[in-house]
Amino acid sequence: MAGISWHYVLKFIITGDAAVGKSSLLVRLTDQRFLANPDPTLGVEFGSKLITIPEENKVVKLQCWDTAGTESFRSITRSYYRGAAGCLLVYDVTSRQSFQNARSWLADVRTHADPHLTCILVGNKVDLCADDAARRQVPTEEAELWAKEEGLLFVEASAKSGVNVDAAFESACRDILEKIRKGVFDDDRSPGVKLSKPTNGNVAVDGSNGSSSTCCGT
Ligand SMILES: Nc1nc2c(ncn2[C@@H]2O[C@H](COP(=O)(O)OP(=O)(O)O)[C@@H](O)[C@H]2O)c(=O)[nH]1
Ligand SMILES: [Mg+2]
Repeated sequence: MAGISWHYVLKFIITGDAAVGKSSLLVRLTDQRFLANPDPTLGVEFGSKLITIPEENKVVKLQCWDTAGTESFRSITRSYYRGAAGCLLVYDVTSRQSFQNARSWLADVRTHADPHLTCILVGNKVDLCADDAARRQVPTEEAELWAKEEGLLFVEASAKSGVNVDAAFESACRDILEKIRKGVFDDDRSPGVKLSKPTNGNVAVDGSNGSSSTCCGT
């Protein structure tokens, strides 16, 4: 099979309360599908995908670790923050509790991750509000304001409908590439950012299909 080429490998983590849809967002990204009854994540799962960022003229291999949101796995989760260039901090727009808890997930990220990490706040499950506006417990403006205060990117998405899922990852990648360009991330000396080795032209070559998802926690 023909090799797949990329310029950077960027490590991402997905964090947030249990059941907000972290695993579903990853499955949507890598497999373009939605599971109505996924198994709860035990420990950490992994998915990878190639993303093209046309403005930067770059292909990025995104390596994404999906973490368990339950308290018993929190210490395992923390060790995965180290070395991440990007983070999806997920809450459920129909659960105020999950939005409130995003503060403590962010505090964890700030404590354990690279200070230059790009974090995007993702309000998931917007499809539920389209059917019934009364189900929304977190107004868009409130989340947007908090994200701005904390210096986070922000998007509302749905793993079920697929809306804004690719966009969330792309927008975080774009931000990281911009940081690399400005020298904030020092290419592959920064954790979570690996520059491809010039093996074929000036980009790396991989034999994989660029869209895999394996489970190492169940
Ligand atoms: N309606 C709706 N349900 C979702 C969405 N994302 C996830 N779910 C459901 O929410 C539950 C928890 O999802 P899961 O991905 O396991 O959450 P995690 O614990 O954060 O990984 C499952 O029943 C999913 O089918 C979404 O965007 N819309
Ligand atoms: Mg999960």
